[in-house]
Amino acid sequence: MFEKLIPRLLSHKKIGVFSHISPDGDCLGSQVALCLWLQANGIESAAFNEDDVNKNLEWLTYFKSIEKPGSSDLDSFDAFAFVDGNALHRFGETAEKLVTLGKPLYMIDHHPQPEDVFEEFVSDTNASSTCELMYRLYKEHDINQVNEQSAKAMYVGLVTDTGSFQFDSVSPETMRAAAMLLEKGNFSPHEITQKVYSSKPEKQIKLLGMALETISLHENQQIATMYVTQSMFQETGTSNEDTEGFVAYPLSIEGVKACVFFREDRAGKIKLSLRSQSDIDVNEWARKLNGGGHKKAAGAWYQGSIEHAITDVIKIGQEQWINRLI
Ligand SMILES: [Mn+2]
Repeated sequence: MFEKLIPRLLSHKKIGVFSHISPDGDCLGSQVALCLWLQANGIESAAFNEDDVNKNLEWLTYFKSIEKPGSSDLDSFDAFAFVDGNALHRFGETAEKLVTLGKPLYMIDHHPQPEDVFEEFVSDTNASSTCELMYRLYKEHDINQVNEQSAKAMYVGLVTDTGSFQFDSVSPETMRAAAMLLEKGNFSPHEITQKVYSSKPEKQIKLLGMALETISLHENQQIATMYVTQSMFQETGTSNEDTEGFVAYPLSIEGVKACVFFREDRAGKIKLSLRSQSDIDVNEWARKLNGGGHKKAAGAWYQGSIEHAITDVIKIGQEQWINRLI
């Protein structure tokens, strides 16, 4: 799978590695793991992200510091690699401008429909996570290069992108990757999940309480919606990042086939997270709203009020579900 990409990566002296905006466990884990792999093979690297890293994942930056790309001399790099996203705009403004430098761009990712700007890439939509692909990179090159830090970093992506190994995307290969990382990294699963999931500030749980109150069911109780408004953020002293994981709650209601979580990032600008646990393809649904993602998890944006967003988004989905809902 990596037979073409590995020699390309190894042909450079210095590579800039980007993870996507609003970073999550999978993109940061794979970014750190890729930088450590490059380091193990004598290649200099820098890790870039436009946004801040959430508190619960900050410990990953002790393995490899993550910088804002704006302050770096990007011309000094021989090439750039992008992880856990397949379109440059997913990596922010600086990344989008990189094409003008004329350096090779590489990509490792598991989302569908990659953009046509990458010189070489590994794109596998069957992989549970980009970290699972990163494990294959190590496996195909030299498994002994996995150390405690890269093992922990990759394990974070496996856990977070699979809802703690619950999603449909989990395969025997995912479990083999996890087992190998546990062996090589000499850590316990609990140690990682404790850091990632049990370090929530109280205000975040207060916000969750408010969000749960907004859950409503549509289309014969098969579609659930939930939202968070700017005033809820203000009242609880929270911000966008504090809603991570919220979308799992409406989806956990009995009989619900898909759900949409609406987050008012600023007045009139709403971020949508769509999730499915049925044959409803939320990637298709999100694409009608100028977004995209996977069949079971996707994102999009909406301009307008929350009330309008809910009505419109349900209406847009209806054509698609016609034969799939009872
Ligand atoms: Mn991912």
